[in-house]
Amino acid sequence: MTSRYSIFSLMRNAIGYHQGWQRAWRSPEPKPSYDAIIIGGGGHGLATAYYLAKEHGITNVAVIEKGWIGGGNTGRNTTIIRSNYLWDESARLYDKSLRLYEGLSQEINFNVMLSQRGVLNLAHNLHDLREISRRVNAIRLNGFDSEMLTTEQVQAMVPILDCSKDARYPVLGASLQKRGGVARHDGVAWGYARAADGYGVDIIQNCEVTGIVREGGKVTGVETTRGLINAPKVGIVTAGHTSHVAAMAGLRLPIESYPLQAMVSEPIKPVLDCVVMSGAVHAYISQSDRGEMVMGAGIDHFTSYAQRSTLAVVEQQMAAVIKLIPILSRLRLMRQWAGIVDTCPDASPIVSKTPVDGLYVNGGWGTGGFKGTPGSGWVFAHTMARDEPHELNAPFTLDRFTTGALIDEHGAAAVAH
Ligand code: FAD
Ligand code: PYC
Repeated sequence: MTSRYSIFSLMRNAIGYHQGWQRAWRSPEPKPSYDAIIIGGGGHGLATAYYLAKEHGITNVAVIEKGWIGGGNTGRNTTIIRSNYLWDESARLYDKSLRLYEGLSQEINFNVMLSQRGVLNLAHNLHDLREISRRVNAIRLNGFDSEMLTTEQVQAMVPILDCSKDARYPVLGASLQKRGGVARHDGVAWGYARAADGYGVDIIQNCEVTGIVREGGKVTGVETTRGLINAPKVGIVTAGHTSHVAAMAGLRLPIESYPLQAMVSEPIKPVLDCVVMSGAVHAYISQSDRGEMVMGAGIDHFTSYAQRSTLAVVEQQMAAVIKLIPILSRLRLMRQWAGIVDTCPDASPIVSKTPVDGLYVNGGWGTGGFKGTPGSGWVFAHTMARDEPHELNAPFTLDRFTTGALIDEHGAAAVAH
């Protein structure tokens, strides 16, 4: 342990307003040029920078963020992690991500508070039951964990859930992924930021990309609010604004952007020790370490870039959630917020080269990209470093929108599409 981290230093800082406290990452001035630029300092962008450095030895990298890192969807999501997707392509990509999550705190030496408390997807009707059990079988065929629970097993796991026969949303069963759970969202961004910074990656905040510079069909850099920055490789990782930024290079993407809202209650003693999701009700509920009930809704009904919450969604959402878990009617809501999510027609992401040489895009993760953060960064770093997709993201390139090989994950995306 260095003197900077000695017990005396910790005690001094505890009473000394953090004087002399080492910053977790630097705040450098942008250099005139880099080997690679990542636009967007969310979890996916930071993870990409980290894996570019760690796995591919590309360390002369800048992450350019218009606000503050993790201030986009990374810091706004309800932190649910799982890999229970239907199609082989998705199951492999999301499970790669889950496996990276399982070793992440150790790997980056930052506690991302992964809690594999189990994720339940409830079935309220026969259609749900068929869809969920089909998905459980598909996931098991891929060798990943997933199981069906009866109503009685669900009730035993979640005593506060209304599983009575005359419930507004009867519970006919559920799928359970025991390795699923939650992680601390901003911890994931901060951990990747510190680890990437440790390799020499420049994290540049309060710097908006306003243009993508090209010469002869090849990318050469980006215009920013802090001037021109050159690079032969540029990755767009700007969830919520992917199509807006891609348009700066003349690209039109098959993406629609919607607000997605969530909310938390006042804190209470522990009453829920797993994650409960209901696709039919468009609700997902977990309890945070502070005791707040974390609850999310389906996407807003209209496309919009207005990142704000609405009374209509609270009313609709609480009406549904209270039917599932009646005791929650006694709680006060404390906070409500929104993020903008980019959705693709098949509810699967795009992690791809583009028709512009040296320009890559990683977006369209919709309502479900937090769980994908490590895997996304890992395959996107490969794609940028080698100028070709890894086999895990080869099915998720832009090609699928012309070949028709779509990967329809509306059932697994569940809550929001
Ligand atoms: P972001 O964190 O949004 O990062 C993109 C960054 O790009 C932003 O910081 C933005 O400021 C920056 N940027 C944009 N334009 C520019 C520009 N021109 N120049 C520079 N920077 C720019 N997923 C799950 O798996 N589980 C969940 O439980 C879950 N719940 C959700 C709940 C809500 C309410 C929301 C909104 C989303 C939820 N998601 C969930 C989805 C998940 O949050 C996202 O898919 C994921 O966080 C996307 O990460 P990212 O790093 O790509 O995006
Ligand atoms: O993808 O698990 C998910 C999710 C939960 C809430 C929003 N997205």
